[in-house]
Amino acid sequence: MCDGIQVWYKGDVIRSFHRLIVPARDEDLQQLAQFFAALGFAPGENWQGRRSNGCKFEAFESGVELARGEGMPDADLVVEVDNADIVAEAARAKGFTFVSEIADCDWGARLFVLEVPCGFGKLAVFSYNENWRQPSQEAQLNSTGMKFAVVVARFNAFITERLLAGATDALRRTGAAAADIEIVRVPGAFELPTAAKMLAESGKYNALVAIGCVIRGDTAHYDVIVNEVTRAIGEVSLATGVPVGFGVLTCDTLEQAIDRAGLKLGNKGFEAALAALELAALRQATQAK
Ligand code: INI
Repeated sequence: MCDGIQVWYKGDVIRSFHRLIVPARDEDLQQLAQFFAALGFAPGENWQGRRSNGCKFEAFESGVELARGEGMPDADLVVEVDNADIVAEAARAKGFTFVSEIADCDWGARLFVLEVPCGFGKLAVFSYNENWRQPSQEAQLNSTGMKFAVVVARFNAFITERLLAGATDALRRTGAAAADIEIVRVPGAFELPTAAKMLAESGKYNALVAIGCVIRGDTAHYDVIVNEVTRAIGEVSLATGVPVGFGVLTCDTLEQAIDRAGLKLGNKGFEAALAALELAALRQATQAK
């Protein structure tokens, strides 16, 4: 139904989506904070300013959902959890007010609705039933609790900063905390493998992402640089066992680079971060066996 809607940018403009709640009193803010924390929202940034104070709660995936038809929950906020029955029990134990009890939905989910404290509307909580999702959706990428370093070349910064934004976007969207993403800048693509090796050997990171941009027109020794950087980054990963996502653009023209840095052809930084995360998860899974 939403086919044909023109998408200007994919992923690179909107950084986060938050529903802003402004309670009148500090006690209400506290009560709301306890409510969201109890439901499993991850604590995010919090601030104490001269004119305001507040805190954020974050969820793994968020956005605006548009839908028409029947069977939609009557709620102002909707959250998906791993197991709605467990969360419903926890909500009951906390004494939260239920608008509707947990029940099966004909779209393959268990769902209940709570009243958000202090009159801020209704919150629907649901989880999909076991056999509802496609098998591929089970293998969701989750970087919660993992630590990453992103090494980024300053050369062609106009492009590499966009790739960096794509990489951090991918890591944040999959659950990584901002504090768990270290950003290290180096002069050019040629320095990426050396810096990556230092970071990998520090033992502090689950995965790294190397970001650079080499443009044929900019360098007479394009092929030499590209081959050496590609080989050496792969070698860092093989030698240390720490996955390194390859987010280095190797293009003939600036226009090609722009298209791969968030315009027509996606964002190579985003892809490289997801690849690094996937291998980090694979590493964890294989080491655990
Ligand atoms: N570095 C890049 O990241 N991209 C390039 O296109 C590039 N060109 O064109 O030369 C480049 N050169 C710098 C190189 O990576 C080193 O930083 C420099 O040689 C110092 O060692």
